[in-house]
Amino acid sequence: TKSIREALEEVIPAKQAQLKKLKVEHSQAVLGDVKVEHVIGGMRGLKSMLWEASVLDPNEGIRFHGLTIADCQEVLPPFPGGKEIIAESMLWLLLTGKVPTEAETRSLSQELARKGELPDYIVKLIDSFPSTLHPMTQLGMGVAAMNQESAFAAAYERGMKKSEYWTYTLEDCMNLLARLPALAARIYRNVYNPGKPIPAIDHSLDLVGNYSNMLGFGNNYDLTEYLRLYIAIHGDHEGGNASAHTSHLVGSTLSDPYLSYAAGLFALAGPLHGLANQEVLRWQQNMQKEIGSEITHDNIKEFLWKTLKSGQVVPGYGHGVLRSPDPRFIALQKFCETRPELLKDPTIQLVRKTYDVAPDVLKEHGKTKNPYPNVDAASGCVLYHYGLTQFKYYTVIFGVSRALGALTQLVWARALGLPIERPKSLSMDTIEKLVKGA
Ligand code: NMX
Ligand code: MLT
Repeated sequence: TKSIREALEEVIPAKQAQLKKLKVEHSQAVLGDVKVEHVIGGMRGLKSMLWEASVLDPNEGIRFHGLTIADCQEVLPPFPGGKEIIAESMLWLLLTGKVPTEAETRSLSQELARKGELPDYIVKLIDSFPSTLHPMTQLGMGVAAMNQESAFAAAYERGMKKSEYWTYTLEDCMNLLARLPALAARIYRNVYNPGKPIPAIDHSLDLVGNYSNMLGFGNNYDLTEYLRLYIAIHGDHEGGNASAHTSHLVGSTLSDPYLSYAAGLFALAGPLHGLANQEVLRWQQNMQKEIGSEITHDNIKEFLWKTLKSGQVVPGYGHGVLRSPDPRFIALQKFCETRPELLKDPTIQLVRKTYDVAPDVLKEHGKTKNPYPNVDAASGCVLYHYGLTQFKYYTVIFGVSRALGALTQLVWARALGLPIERPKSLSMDTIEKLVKGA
């Protein structure tokens, strides 16, 4: 059975040749105009990054190397006996562009399980944090501190050839991915269940099976399957989203994968990005408190207007690229539809009823370019149903997942020799001068 490193070795030369050809033959070809709106509008829509693993279409949503979520559910090997996509098969697809075999998937699970223990100094560091420190801050600090062991940083210090960069980057990325569940589970245990024993890594399980086990939910098969799906489909969302882009930017300085991904995690921790899944639950609970058990479409509409009129955003709605309901939202809804007990849950019902009315309210409000739900509108309610109710933790699960895409990019950025990112900035005076001269 091929290892993921061997699979990558096979595909890298063709991609290197493709990039070389683009550079030689098309460096000066125009892909679009840079307008003032791009410079002052968060670069929305500006085509300015190379990213291989996934592409986001405004209407259709995400495709991973050309495959939709439904395609992935069809072709990517699940855990034996399970149905959902697992992190390993998604990682294999993102990194190599190929669908792994059953045997390749299992051997990747074993590799990650072998590498999954936390070093003692990380355990001590995490245990020293006050339980009031936000779980995302703890996660980012834990990831950054692991750079003490970076194979890339050590090889750079010794002096290595550029052609070797990707191999050490891959080594760091695999170690980091393998350890994320133990790190994230320890944070959960310390904050919410102090003193509770954490089970050892089970070498017969996949990465997320172990994560669920270490969180204390190993005997809840449905939650484990939900976490598998959740972590697979949050894995990558092309390159421009704030966490992936941050991680790529920091990595472009040849900062090692631990520091690069820690930076990405701190971007994920913002309420307009990954923290929105925590905010959705908080917002919904406020709504439930206010409208009581009579959850009607009219009551929800009234609460939506109250949120908007107070100048706040409706969390879980809107998107920088998408202009239709997020297919990740739809996939998580479908998970609920196969389990009648979930459809009876009041929090899940609230998500579904909000979806019935929120797009029209947001259209009438007239500001957001996308009045439809994004993934965060749906991701927390199922966790809540299964007893993972501590919603300040939800973005950590997103953070375990986004490593799949962000670390894939770091490996490819090194294999392709992408340069340090350094866009040109302009002052308002300069923009005015340029506009007048135009
Ligand atoms: N509720 C109220 N107003 C909104 C919303 C919303 N859900 N979405 C956008 N707007 C407003 C936005 O604040 C802006 O107002 P202003 O002109 O006063 O600055 C206006 O509509 C235009 O914004 P857009 O161009 O539609 O959105 P943009 O691309 O700038 O931002 C988000 C995208 C996702 C940041 C934005 O839609 C938002 O704040 N949504 C709520 C938070 C959220 O769910 N974030 C999670 C995104 C997914 N993720 O996991 O990262
Ligand atoms: C993501 O998954 O990163 C979010 O949907 C935000 C984005 O794509 O900009």
